[in-house]
Amino acid sequence: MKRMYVIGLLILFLGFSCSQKQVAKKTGKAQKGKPNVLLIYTDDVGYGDIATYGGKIPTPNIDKLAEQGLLFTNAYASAATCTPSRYSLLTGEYAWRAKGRGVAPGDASALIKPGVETLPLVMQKGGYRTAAIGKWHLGLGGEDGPDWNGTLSPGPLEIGFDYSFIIPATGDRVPTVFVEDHHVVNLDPKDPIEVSYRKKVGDRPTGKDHPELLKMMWSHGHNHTIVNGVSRIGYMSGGESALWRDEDFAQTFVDKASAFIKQDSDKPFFMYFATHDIHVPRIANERFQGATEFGPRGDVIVQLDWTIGELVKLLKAEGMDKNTMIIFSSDNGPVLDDGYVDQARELVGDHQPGGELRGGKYSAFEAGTRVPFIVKWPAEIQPGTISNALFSQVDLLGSMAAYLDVVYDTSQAADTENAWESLVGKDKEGRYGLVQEALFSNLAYVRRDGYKYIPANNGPDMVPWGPIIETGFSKEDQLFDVKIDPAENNEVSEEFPEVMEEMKKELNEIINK
Ligand code: NG6
Ligand code: CA
Repeated sequence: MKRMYVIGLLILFLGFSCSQKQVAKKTGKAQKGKPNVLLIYTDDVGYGDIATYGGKIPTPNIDKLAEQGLLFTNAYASAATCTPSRYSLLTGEYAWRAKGRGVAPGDASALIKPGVETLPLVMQKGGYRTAAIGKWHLGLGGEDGPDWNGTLSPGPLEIGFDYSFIIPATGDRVPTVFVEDHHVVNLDPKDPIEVSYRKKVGDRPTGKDHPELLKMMWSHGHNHTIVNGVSRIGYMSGGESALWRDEDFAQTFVDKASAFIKQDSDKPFFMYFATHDIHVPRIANERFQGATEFGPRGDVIVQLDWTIGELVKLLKAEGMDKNTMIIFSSDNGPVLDDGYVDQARELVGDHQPGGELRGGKYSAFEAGTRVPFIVKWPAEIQPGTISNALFSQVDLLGSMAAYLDVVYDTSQAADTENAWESLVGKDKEGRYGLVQEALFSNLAYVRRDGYKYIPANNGPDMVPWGPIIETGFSKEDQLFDVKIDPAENNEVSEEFPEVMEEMKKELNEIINK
């Protein structure tokens, strides 16, 4: 009897000390070492565009992130275009699971509905203050679309961001105005904005009718309303006092980031800092124009590098550099002519925007989605590390949730996994496999053993407008081994039919999950 009593006490004690330990561990993790997280999401920066990945254009500040942190060689955006990549990154769900998440027009309504699980919500639940700065391109407003002259909601603030300062869509789409939280910045109510993607509105000249007014000529599309000497996709009238100057994007976003980071707060910050660079139109600030021999595309890469330098300087000045995790990546692969005559193709020289990879933006080949990915976090990550782990941007949500002990809705964020150990360089293998979305929602599937399967589809061989990029599509199923053949020159389905069958089955399981 006495023995039983002692054993009972012992169990009680062990149970108690164990649960105490767990609680202590959780709080320790949540309060002491919690880093700020600065996610720098660039636009159309290819695998080979950064000097540390072999690029010829100087990017010393970005290179330094890699020297002081972890550089990935097998990290992927979820799609070869912007909107679906961003959707997947922010929601933890592959964008192709539902229709309507392709490249969004500038007057799209909000694609991420309030109530849906998101990365910024996870960060908020983990005790962070959160901000979205830069390019949005995920729609604004309810079913009727954005109310440019009223309250723009839902938007970033309804899905987990405490603050937002954004370009609503892209630099090449109207309306050409900044939106801060719920409102267009500097809008004069007496000069309301009207936007149409179907018919001309107002009397601003268009690039089609008045090419003589342009400082940069269009090459395909992009010939509607002219603003700041550049014609855009879509028509817009009004909003004169709110119009942006493309030359000011980089400085404006750095200033807004700085103001948010400097805010007095006990909380760490999470910032989704989405640059406009290096998307078209490539109009760098005057001080970067002519910075390289590569024309405007080179200039905006130099400007992008300047931006990263400014952010790093800011963190240092605030004493935050040691315990800030900086993640640097891109939303999709590179493109030269994406609709403006900026000589990107003529001046590219021996710079290879996609490195040794085949294809580019829009493509199912590797250059479409395999992107630069660098993580710097001096408090935890060994400097100068290279990781070959397979990593997908869709895993940021699951990884952060796991690190912060935050519970999230796994039925919604169905594709995200906990890849924390990869993110900090401890897991050298990474994800088992990941799905890439190319043009027209066609999919490809790549595994960490290097095999890549592109299902047969009826799409065209080349992107069917100006960019001159191979889509990677074929009427036959294709299999590559991108570990030994990253340039996808050798189609190996005949040599490894059993691998292709296996991958077909696995991809179908993911699709039907
Ligand atoms: C394409 C545009 C291209 C770019 C792209 C979206 C034309 C002819 N081309 O439709 O210029 O805006 O959409 O790029 O209009 S993304 O990086 O935002 O996905
Ligand atoms: Ca993009």
